[in-house]
Amino acid sequence: MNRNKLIAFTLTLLCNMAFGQEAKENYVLIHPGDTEKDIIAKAANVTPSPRQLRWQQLELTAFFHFGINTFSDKEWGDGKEDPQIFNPTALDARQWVITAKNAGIKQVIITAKHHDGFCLWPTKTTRHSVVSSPWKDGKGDVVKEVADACRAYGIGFGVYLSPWDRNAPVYGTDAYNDFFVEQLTELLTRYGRVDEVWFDGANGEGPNGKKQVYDFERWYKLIRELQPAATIAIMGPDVRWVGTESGYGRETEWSVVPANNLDRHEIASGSQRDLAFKPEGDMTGNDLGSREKIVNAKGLVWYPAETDVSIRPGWFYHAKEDDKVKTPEKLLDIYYSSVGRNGVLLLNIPPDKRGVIHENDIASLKAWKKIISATFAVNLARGARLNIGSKGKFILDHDYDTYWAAGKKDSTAVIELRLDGNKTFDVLLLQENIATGQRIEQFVLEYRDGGNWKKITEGTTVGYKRLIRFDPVTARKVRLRILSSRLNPTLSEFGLYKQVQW
Ligand code: FUL
Repeated sequence: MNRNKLIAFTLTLLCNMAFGQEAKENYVLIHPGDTEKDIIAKAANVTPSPRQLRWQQLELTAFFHFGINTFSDKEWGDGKEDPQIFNPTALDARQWVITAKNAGIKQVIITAKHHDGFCLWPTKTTRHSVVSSPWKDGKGDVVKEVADACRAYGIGFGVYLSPWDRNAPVYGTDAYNDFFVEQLTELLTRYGRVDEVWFDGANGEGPNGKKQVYDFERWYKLIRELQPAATIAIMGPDVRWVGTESGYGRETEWSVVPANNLDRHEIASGSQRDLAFKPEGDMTGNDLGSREKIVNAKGLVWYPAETDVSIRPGWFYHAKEDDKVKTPEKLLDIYYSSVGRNGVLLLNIPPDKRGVIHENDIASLKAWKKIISATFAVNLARGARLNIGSKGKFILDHDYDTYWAAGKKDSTAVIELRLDGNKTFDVLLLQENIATGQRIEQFVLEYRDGGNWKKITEGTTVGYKRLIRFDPVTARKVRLRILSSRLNPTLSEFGLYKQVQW
């Protein structure tokens, strides 16, 4: 730090202390004397860490579930599978990655090891890996092929390493934590940059009938050391499981939640395998971050939602599901209900026994991408006249980093737009500038019909992105009324679109 920077830093620190503010961080502690008002303001000042912000902006990510299950036709292997069955005839990781990229996906995660313990890379920790398979005479490395393809096509790369291992003889003993650290170290040091590490909540019995006490803290420390930019997801501190595996997030999705939600045991007990919202249970409830939820918290943390779902009924490829691939319409509904509800979509696309993405999955993805691109090609609010001052132009400039903010003391706002002629639209897009926190709690969109304002749609949270579909409306004048906000509201983007039917 040079001298000027040091002075500026000290001044900022002193100012913050003098005005009783806390520095912008991705967590904040609640003190016993804090009033409800203090707590709400604190919540609105919690901001994502740089790695969380990068991750959120990806919007679309993919899982590749591939491994011994692909060949045994199972969803969960028991760890006793013969590595000889792992024999893809035409494995092409570049095809996986280009398929994902063409669908608008910005980062992929490979199941380096699933619960069966079979490793897709030549690990030194066990022979239960590609080394003992006939594929490439035991000289192949699936993780490397995926990592190289990601680098070649310029998209993010992540690893799924199942803590539950039904093959490792040391599972259920202290030695397993060392074994796991060795596996993690290999994955985090051999393949260049890793952008996401995904730990699932399953914790069953190993081959000796024992359960493992996972040493999470050690794993997190290692990841931060070796891959500081990587987000640690699900059983980790950076990214939260949305609470279902259906692809549908909450209508009201706060990225700031009580810090007690970070309790890993709670996450584990509301396990990944639950398909529906549970009325009880922190991670699966339908309200995690409302005022009611945060006022009694001990701390608040930026812990955003990842919405994982498979393009097929199963996570792994099964030929019998070839005609059960989700349709483009279903994927579109999932898009609006995940990315459009302040989440990141993690869509599983499982490669088949050949080692390529099946043609049916590709066809669905292509059509899905086409609909999204065509729908969002033209913002019909572009060129509108606005009543919110010169910075208002930033909400129509297609640049997330530039934004409008209401006056410092305002918790409501009315944004009126006089469109560039009569327009017909049926989708609303809103984006808050989450780099300054998540603030908006309630809004309504209206249009001018003759002399009256009429409601088109309404909503609660916005966050990074909110998309709402409604019956087509034709109008020249529309207005967004922000009815409630935890601090003065901000908007990075405002959009009106007309859906393109498939
Ligand atoms: C779950 C696992 O048990 C499934 O097999 C799959 O990997 C899913 C993403 O997470 O907990």
